[in-house]
Amino acid sequence: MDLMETADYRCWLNYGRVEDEALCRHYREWCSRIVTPIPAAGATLALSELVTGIQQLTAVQPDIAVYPSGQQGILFGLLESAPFSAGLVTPEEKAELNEEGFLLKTVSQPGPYLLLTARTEQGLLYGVFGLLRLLQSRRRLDRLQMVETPKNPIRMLNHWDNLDGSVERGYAGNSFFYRNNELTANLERVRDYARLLASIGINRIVVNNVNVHPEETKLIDCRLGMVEKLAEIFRPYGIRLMLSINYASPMEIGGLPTADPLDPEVRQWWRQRVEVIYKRIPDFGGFLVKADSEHRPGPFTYGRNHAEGANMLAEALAPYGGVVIWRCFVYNCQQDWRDRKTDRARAAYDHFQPLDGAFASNVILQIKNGPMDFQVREPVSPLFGAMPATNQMLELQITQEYTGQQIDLCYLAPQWKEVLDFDTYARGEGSFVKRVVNGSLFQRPYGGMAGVANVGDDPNWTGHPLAQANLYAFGRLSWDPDLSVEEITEEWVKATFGPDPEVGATISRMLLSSWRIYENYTAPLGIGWMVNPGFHYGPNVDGYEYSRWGTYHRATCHGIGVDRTMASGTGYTGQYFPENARRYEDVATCPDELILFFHHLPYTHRLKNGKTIIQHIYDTHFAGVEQVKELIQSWGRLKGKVDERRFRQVEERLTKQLVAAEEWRDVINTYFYRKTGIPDQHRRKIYP
Ligand code: GCW
Repeated sequence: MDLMETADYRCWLNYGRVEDEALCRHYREWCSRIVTPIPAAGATLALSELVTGIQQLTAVQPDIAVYPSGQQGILFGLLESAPFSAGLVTPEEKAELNEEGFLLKTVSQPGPYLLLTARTEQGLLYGVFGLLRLLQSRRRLDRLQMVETPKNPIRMLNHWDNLDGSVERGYAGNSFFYRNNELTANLERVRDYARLLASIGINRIVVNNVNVHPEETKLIDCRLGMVEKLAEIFRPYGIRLMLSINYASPMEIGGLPTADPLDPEVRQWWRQRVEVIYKRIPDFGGFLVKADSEHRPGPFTYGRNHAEGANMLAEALAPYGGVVIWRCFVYNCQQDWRDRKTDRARAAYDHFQPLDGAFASNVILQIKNGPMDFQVREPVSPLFGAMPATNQMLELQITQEYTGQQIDLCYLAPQWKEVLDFDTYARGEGSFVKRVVNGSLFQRPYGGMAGVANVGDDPNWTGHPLAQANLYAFGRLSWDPDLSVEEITEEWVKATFGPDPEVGATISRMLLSSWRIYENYTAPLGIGWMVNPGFHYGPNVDGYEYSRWGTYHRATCHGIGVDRTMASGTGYTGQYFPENARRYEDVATCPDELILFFHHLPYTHRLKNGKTIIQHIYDTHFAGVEQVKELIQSWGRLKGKVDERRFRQVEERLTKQLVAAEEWRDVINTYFYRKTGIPDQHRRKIYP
């Protein structure tokens, strides 16, 4: 079967023919002619995307007319080309357009034109996808006026793919880049992927796991050819390739006795490696580094700090415009559960904040959204905004490691939006995370967003077809974090399933409620984990309680939660700026949903919603299962309205989700009933 033939493979680039005849005529009026100084269709990628999209949406193959032509159509080309120098673009519009942006507007002179222009080919391509998105959303074209520029300089996906074809925390099959330490045979699929990513504005990709094993270590050496090939595929789509590197490379592949970042020979070795890489991949983006984290090597071995470690690589990359993206996921993973002083949540801030100002200007610190590890609910990391002299970017996990592994429906856009809109108060009110990471708050040269990819070689890319929405939302939010979740969701549903209002409303409702539902039947009130160790799916309340990973809930027969206050706990709350520190420190002002993250409380403590903690746990767990049943019913009503393939794929996953939710409900409720002896007020079934 040709995958391109299936709607699930095409994701949101399903350009179904517009059925509304009046609207279709309207689109044909505007789009049946492309007036351009580019001589023939196919001359550029952007133009051929435009032609294909229009052809599929309107069932008319557009003519390509060479400028000038007074007839109605899309006036299309680079800003510097003839049509646009003639005063059609105002100085203000020009000033707004950066290298990646595009201008799309309707003009009546010198002809009824839909004008689409940009400074670069990449900008034009974004403009084409932007215009086609309007058609997919069934918007009219006669009064357009938009200048769109991405709000984040770096919009990046991190692949945790290994060369043997496995994907760490991948839930959609194997890697579609690698198999048996070679590139896969189907590089067309990689091209299709690059196209999908470009359509949502992604401009960087890290093509190997941050845990860099021996074979992957060679990607900067004898396996560079593979990287070069991938870079060729991504380049036309405006996506720069990056690699995760092994900090011990100078020893493991360079034969040096040390990887000490201050050792002149080590520095020379890296400079040479980087020079070789840029000879073959001139637009190479740089390195992503997981160092001194979960047993990975790093500068600590040599008594050096992270700034010394990162700057050594930065110095090698700087002459070529490359960057070092240095992860802040650094903590003691050999903790003793008896030790109440060490608090993993504090680790990133404690390690990095004191180094503010010490990092080179082409180093960017990549910080996970929360202080722990991609749980269903966590506070925002206090490191955001706490290093005004350092570039920071936000790391989100699109792959659903702790949020249902693409079996359970869990649409994360609402969570990400809360993170982006979180006010750090770093420079007073309005110091939102989105302004920290896009560089605007502190006028930093670099910044952006990274998402850990959720795709694999499953025919529908993400395993669960509705998990495609997470990838889409990540891209759109990294382009513009001010977009509303509702807007993004509606766009995605229409582009993926077509414009049927019932389908749209149902799927949107399912997506928008799913994160809460997942939270309801899993770990309560911000405490996190309670999953099976290792693979992280399904309930195991004490699975990590006596382990070395620093992820405890501290449940006794009296109470539960981790005291992270300054007054009596680990002092973590003190890492926030005062407004947030105060809010979290005080039980009275700490938000319910995070209360057990910050406080150890008796089960009889009353939440702001009026319920005791224990009753809240019972209620949410019973409700969560009922809500999954409602998801199943909602989806069932779409039978015959969405294609059979996707209908069945989603139905299968929802059935599994229900089993998982029931298991969670019963394990959690039983666990807390046994701990507390407090019955459910409503006497529902709990297994004593
Ligand atoms: O959440 C943990 C994952 C690891 C991952 C690590 C990290 C790539 O369980 O699989 O390693 O985070 O982010 O480095």
